[in-house]
Parts: sequence; C-alpha cells; structure tokens
Amino acid sequence: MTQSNSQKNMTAVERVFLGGVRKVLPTGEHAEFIAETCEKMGIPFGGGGNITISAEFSGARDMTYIEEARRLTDEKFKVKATKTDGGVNVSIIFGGMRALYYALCRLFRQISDGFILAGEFFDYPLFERRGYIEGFYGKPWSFDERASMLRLMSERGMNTYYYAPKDDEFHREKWDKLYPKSYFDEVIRIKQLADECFVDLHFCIAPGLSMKYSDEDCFTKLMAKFRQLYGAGIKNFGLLLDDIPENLQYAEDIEMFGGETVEAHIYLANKVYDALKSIDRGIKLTVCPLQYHGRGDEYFITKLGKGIEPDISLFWTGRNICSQELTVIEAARFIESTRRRPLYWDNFPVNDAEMINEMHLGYIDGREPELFKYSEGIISNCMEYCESSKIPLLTVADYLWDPLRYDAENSWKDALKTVVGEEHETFAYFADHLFTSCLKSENSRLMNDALGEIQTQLYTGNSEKALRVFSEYSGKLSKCVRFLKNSDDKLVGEMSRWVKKFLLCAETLELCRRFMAGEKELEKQIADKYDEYLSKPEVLANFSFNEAVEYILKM
Ligand code: LTM
Repeated sequence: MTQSNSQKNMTAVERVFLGGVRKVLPTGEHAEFIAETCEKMGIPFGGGGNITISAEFSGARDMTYIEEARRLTDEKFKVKATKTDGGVNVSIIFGGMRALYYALCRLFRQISDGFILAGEFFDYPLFERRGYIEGFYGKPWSFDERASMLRLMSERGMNTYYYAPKDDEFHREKWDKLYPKSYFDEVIRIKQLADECFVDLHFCIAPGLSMKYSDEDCFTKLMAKFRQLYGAGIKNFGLLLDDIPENLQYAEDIEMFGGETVEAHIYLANKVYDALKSIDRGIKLTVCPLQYHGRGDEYFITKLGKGIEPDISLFWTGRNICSQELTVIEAARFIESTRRRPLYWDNFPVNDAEMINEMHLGYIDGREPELFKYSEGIISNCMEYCESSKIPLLTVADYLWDPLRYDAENSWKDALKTVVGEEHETFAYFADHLFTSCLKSENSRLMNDALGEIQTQLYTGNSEKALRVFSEYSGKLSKCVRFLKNSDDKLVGEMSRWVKKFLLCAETLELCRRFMAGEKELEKQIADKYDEYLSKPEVLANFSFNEAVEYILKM
C-alpha cells in the first residue's frame, strides 16, 4: 500500500505540490499537540507557516465505530485539505488522540515528500491490535534501536509492542530477580516514548524454566517483578510459558496438579491475573501457552482456554511455529475451543534457531484479509537485526491497517524506500535474494527473470541478444555491489554475512558473462569463485543461479 491509495474514503483528490516552503501553522484548540508532534517528527512549524492545520474531536458514531470490524475505536480520523494561495488548509476531525496522531503522521509524511493530498478522506485501521514482539533468541535490541523502531512503527499505524527478548536474562533465566537500576531506567524511558507514540507497551516475563508453580515464594518473586515494572508505569503484562519443559519438574507440583502441566498453568495464569487486577483494575494480561501452535482444538490449548479468565489474551502462532498461512477457519476453531479470539504471535520475520542463515526481508503474505474479524490482532516476531526487521515489518503495518486493500508488492517497495532511502532501487537487486522464509514467497525473482531470458535466447540460437540481456543484468548487479561496498549504513552492516555471499554471487556471474563473451580462460576462476560461494552457509540466490553457473561451466 502506498500513501496514495491507503485512504478508505476519498473525494476529489489532487496533489498540491509544496515547493520550497513547507512550514506548518498549528491553529485551534489542539495547536499545542500539533506543534509538539511537528517538533518530534522534525517538521518545521510556527508563524508564517503555509500549511495551516487545525483539529477537532468528535465522539459521533461515524468517528468512533468501525462498521466492518463491529467495534468501537479511538483511531478513526477525517481529513479535509484545501488548496490556498501558496499553501494548504487542513482540518482534521478525530475520534481520539491516537487518531489525531495517525492523521498528523500521514500528513507529515506527505509534507516530507513535498506534497499534500487535497480533498477529503476518512481513515481507520481494521485490525484492533497491530504490533511486533521482540521475542527472538539472539542479541536483544539496544534501547536506541527500540526507540527508533517504536517511532517508525507508530508513525505507520502500529499500536502494540511486546517486550520479550529470550536472551534478556532477567526476562527468562533470572525471572525471579528485579531489573538492575541502570536497566530499569531505560525501561522507564522506553515506556515514556511508547506513551508519546501511542503504542501500548506489554512487558513479558517468562518464569517457566525454573518456577515451582505450587510455591508461594516463587509467586511472590514473580509478583515483585511485575510490581517493579508497574512502577515504571507499565500496565500491560505478558506471562510467557513457551519453550519450557512439557512435564512438571518438581514433586510438589506433580502432586498438587495431578501431574498435569496444563492445570499448573491455569492455576498460575489466574493467580497472576487476580493479583495484577488487585494492584490496578486497568492492568491487562497476555499468556503465551506451552502449546502455542497446532489445530487450535487440542487437549492442552482447549483446557487452558476454558480454564483461564476470559479477559486474558492468548498468543497463538497458527498451524505451525512459523506458519505459512493464518486462516479464518483456523481462527474460528480456536475461538470455539478457547472462548477467545487468538492474538497471533506471528513468527515472521524472525530468523533465529534453525533459520539463522536466512535473512527475512520479504513482505508479509498468506494472512487472510478477513482475519481482522476473527483475531485480536497480529504481533510479528522480529529478527535480532533491528534495522533489517523494519522492511518486512512496514509491510505488516500496511497489512494490519487495511488487509482488504493490502498490496504486498507496493508495500514492500515503499518499505525499501523508507528504510534504504534514495538507493532503494539499487538495493532491490540484493534484497531480491532474501525472500526465503516460512512464507515460501518466490526468491530471486529479478535474477530468475534475467537468467531465464538469457537461457531462452541461448536455446533459440540468439547468443548476441543473450549477451545483451546478461550485460544489462550484470550492470544492475555491479551498481548494487558498489552501493553495498561503499555503504556504512547500519542496515548494510547488519546484513554483512549475506552481503559477502552476494558479492561472490555477483562476481561469479560477471566472470560467466565475460566467459560467454569469449574469455574462455576464465573457466577455472569461475569454478573457484562458485565453490567459495557454495561453501558459505547463508541462504541466498535460488537454484536458477546454480543452474546457470553449472550450465556455463559445461559449455
Ligand atoms: O514462537 C514462540 C511462541 N516462541 C519461540 C520464539 O521465541 C522464537 O523466536 C520462534 C522462532 O524460532 N519460535 C519459538 O518457538
């Protein structure tokens, strides 16, 4: 989805180009909020501004209810922009402060791109909860990375962030110890930023590796941890019980729960829920069950769903740990057996565990559009590579905002533009090879097209045309190689393992091109380069590359 087609209900739209002068003049009752948002997002504002923006709250039905989703909302807005002499006059009607924030983000993005869409439009998100989880194995993000992700995703309409890095020792192994002061100060900072960006921060603790469920001392320690976090203003908590032993580990637990892990988990979840509610009625709890994927009507998940408070959100990853598809029919089965809509913990783009050699840079796909009616929302599990995660995650944000109009290809191109900047089209020749994931999207499409065309021309005896197509494609690859080699970008740095392999791939192909052009002495060099490429474990180009090189070596 691009900026131009994301609006739901639009009339008389015209792009008003802003030229050199791009300054906002906030007016009316919400001028202060508009000015603050301008400041945070680096948009010039103040006296003499040529883009006048005013905003007004409305609690009317059309601003507070989403008909398609049949739910109340505080995220709906209406924008009316009219061209004036030398600028634009914008008035916003909004159903909640979060909606006003989204309307301003949308406008500021347009302003940064040098135009404003004149006309009238309504917009609102279809999924209720739209977000991401730092829930991977691997190096947790730094607080600066967290802040940068929060800002960007909130600007694109995400409203939820779950904190649950498996390798934060205080999250899992040392679940019973309080966060040290220096770390806790950063937690306070990130909570404040989340509030400013209208993102609900959910802080998760995963005690299941060592907790004795029947033990009061353990429970007291767990609650002390939640209380500490409550002290940072956090009111949304997660109790994660994934990736722990399936069987109860202590004799006391086996005795108390009749050897049934699910009984222990029901007991713990409800006890934590009650204790949290007694601290503050506004606190919310999410549980990640021990069985977090499958059909949705198995013994464990059904018993757990029927046994825990209906108000607790339940994470679910779908049919598999990393699910190629999430479907309405499966969601309906989950609802029937657990008494609640699933909250998807979507294991894309995460690339930990056995996926460490894949870089998941593609777009979200295979999630049915109507899921917004049958789930609480989707929370995407990220890669430990924060900057890289932004590319797939921006497509998730687009899908979640409006799954009925989601255009994966356009959304992905737009995401590349946002994260890579000016050279996004050049970078695409590298990103082309980073689509391999559980979503099973086609990998190396640009390369497949080029090599396919070369092959067709060779088979039909048109070697000159084959060489021309080859040179054209090689030229694109060389430009991309130069960009990657000269870049000191964080994004490129994060992907250095894949970049190295890509350089070998591009060099091998360039040798192949020269070989085809007559430099037959290059055969040995091609074979050596290709061997080096094959020796690297990173997942890169698809089989069309191997086929092409092997074909040339046999020529
Ligand atoms: O998916 C869940 C609920 N738990 C873990 C994640 O922490 C991990 O990142 C993913 C992907 O490997 N798989 C899990 O089982």
